[in-house]
Amino acid sequence: RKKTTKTTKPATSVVQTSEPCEPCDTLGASLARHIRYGLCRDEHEKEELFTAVAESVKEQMLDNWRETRIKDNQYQQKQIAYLSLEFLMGRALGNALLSLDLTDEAQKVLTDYATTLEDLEQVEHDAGLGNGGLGRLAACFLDSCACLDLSVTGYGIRYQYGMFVQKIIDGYQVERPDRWLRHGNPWEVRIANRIVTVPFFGHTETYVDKDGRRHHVWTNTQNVLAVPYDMPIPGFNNGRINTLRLWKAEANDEFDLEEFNDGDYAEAVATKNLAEQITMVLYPNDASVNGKELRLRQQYFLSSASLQDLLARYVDQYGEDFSEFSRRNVMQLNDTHPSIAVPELMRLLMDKYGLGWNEAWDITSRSMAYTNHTLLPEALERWPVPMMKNMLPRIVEIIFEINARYLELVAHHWPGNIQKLADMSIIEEGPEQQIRMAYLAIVASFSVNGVAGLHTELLKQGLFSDFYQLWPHKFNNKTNGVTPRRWLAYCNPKLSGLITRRLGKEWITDLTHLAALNAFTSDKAFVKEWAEIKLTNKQALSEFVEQQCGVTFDPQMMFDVQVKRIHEYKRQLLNILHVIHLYRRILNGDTQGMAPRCVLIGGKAAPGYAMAKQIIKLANNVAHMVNSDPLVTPYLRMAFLPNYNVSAMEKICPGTDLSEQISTAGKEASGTGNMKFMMNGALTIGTLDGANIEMLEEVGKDNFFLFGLNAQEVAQTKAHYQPQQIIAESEALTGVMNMLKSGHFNLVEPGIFDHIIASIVDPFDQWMTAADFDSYRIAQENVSATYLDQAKWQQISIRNSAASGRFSSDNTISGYRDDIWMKK
Ligand code: 4GP
Repeated sequence: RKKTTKTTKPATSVVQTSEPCEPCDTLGASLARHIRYGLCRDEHEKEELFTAVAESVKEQMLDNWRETRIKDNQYQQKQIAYLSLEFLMGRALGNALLSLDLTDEAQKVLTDYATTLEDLEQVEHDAGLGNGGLGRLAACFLDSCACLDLSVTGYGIRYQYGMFVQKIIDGYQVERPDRWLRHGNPWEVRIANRIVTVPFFGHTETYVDKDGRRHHVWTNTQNVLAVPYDMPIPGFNNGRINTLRLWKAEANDEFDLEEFNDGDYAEAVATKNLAEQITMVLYPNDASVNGKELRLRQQYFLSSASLQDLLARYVDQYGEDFSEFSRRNVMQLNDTHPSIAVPELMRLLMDKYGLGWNEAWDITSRSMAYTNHTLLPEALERWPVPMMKNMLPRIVEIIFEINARYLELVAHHWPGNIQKLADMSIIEEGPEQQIRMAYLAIVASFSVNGVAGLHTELLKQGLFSDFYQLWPHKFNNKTNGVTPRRWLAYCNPKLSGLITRRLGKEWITDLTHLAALNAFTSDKAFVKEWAEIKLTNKQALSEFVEQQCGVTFDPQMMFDVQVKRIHEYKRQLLNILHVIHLYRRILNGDTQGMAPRCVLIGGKAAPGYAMAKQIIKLANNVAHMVNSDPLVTPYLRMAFLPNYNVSAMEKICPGTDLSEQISTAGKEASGTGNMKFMMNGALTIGTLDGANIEMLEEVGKDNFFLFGLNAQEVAQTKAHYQPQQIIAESEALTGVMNMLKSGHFNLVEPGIFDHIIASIVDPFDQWMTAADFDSYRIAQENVSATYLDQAKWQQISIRNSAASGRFSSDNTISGYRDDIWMKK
């Protein structure tokens, strides 16, 4: 029925459909069709039903998705590209239904298929294309951008294997591959006409043309195809559907063919594998790097493919006159991972489109913006020059040229200061030259931001202070946030129902409305309902813990939770030491004033991070001893939750009483889990670190359990830190350390915790666990006393939720929009 016509551009052989078609079916009709014609059978597995439902929900988005694209292609709005090696999306079904206002309809429709929506949602595999905070932040940002009607495209990698699945075997972490695409991904659409080619290896040549202009060619390259897979990002009830474009690497046919013609079929297939390896697996590192060559390939692959895509979209609209480009486009670099986009944009503008250096630099440096997510030195990416020269010879030339020109500026600013030149150079000298990717990002960006107030100050005064002196105007803070759609409306339907009944539903798109909850802290009926909802959520969480860990959590006890990546700076160890302290007290019959509590710890350790893995083992062993003593369990229980991920957090945060945010001050850039817990009415025990500081500001110190050294004190204590003495002076810590050393938690595994014990007594312990122990213990006593006064606890809980409005990622994104993206 549909007529097809050729477009005006014959070269691309695109066919366009010109007649509008019928609007799509209702969800129910669409599902029936997918089951009938998609599955082609009457009986189906749960997975297949899920796929059919997801396809049907996607179908409901297609018209708006298309219209959003058309509208954005007309380029009325500035185009923002969020470049990130990680997007930790989690599940999509529940969130899509919420955004499209189809949850009730889906529930109704599914009754015909003998299942519930809740059940079906559990079938969906998490899209775990990220490690932790940085990747989940990107996912929250996409949601907020769509919600705020901003034209933002997420660019990432379609890893075939996402974040590993964590099993716990004999208390140890064991990594298993995450085969999230095993049953296909019903949300994605392969966009065959936007495939681009990314070059690797080869060498460069220069020649001078008849007008005397120098040209650079990068030749003899091995080319890999970048194939885009688009995922829809629905705005909340507003008709906008943005796009997350994930690139998959595929072998270039021509290249294969050459080998094939030489008669070496096996080689040709091997080459194909080599190409496809690029997007095979996510590197499971959080706040640290391991410098593997394949990782650099991923970074360049993402950067090049995304920029080619952006430039092609621009050229479609404006032709090859790039004078408007930087006014029309911003590339937000999610940490340094995609910062190789800087020389790549230069290369494309100069070598492909023929611009001169100055023009290309002007465009590049007006379009790039960089977000830093960590101060930890082990996370500062550096790539060895020889490795990069071999893989990306043209890119290295450009980086050296950028550096030479920028160092002139440094020399002007600090005349005669050779040391400054060395300190600030993008190239670090040494036995092997290295490229400092953070410096490259700062030099080329018009905006550099940290992710919480303290973090940004520490960047300006510490890590990047030279750059701050040179370009103070580039630096700004954007405190993180989380999306209230997923992290309250969706994951906590009971609480959000109550809030909506009292405040109306505006809070879902303007979280500051939650402040009105403060009016209800003395409304008895409200407080009662608030408490009942928490109890129901705790029941659900306890079922989950039972099923995942085989440990029974009693919902009447306090649920004390620390879930996040396992890292020494996050100090899960401090939490475990406190559990041991409580355990000792109980064994000694000292339960006075102790609120019974269930401690939950969850998180993944980077596979190569030995100490983090030992901490997991310790948590499991301590849990085992605690839970197996019937004298102890009325007061204390503990579980380590395997495979903590986005969908686990959706069950955990609604049922948490106490949120543990106990990093060594100055080390946690922001934290975002802290905000999810706060929104859901948990109370926080925390240090003056990251966004905790701003949370405390919002809620007031009477509603927050603060302890520990602040960042300045941590820095000052460093030089004369004497943990042995601190331990000796603390009866409680001495007791804990003695128990640990006695082997009580590793009776049949001698010596396994020696490293951990040594780290606590080490004067060079950067994380200063011993220094904060007593202060933490006392704060925990205050937590206990408060919990025993339930009326007070519930009031504080309401106040926390009420004060969480500022931590909506809508607020954060409004800041990016106003101060960075739209400003220039
Ligand atoms: C994390 C930070 O550790 C965390 O504090 C912050 O909230 C989050 O980024 C988002 O900004 N960093 C990483 C990383 O995940 O890989 O560096």
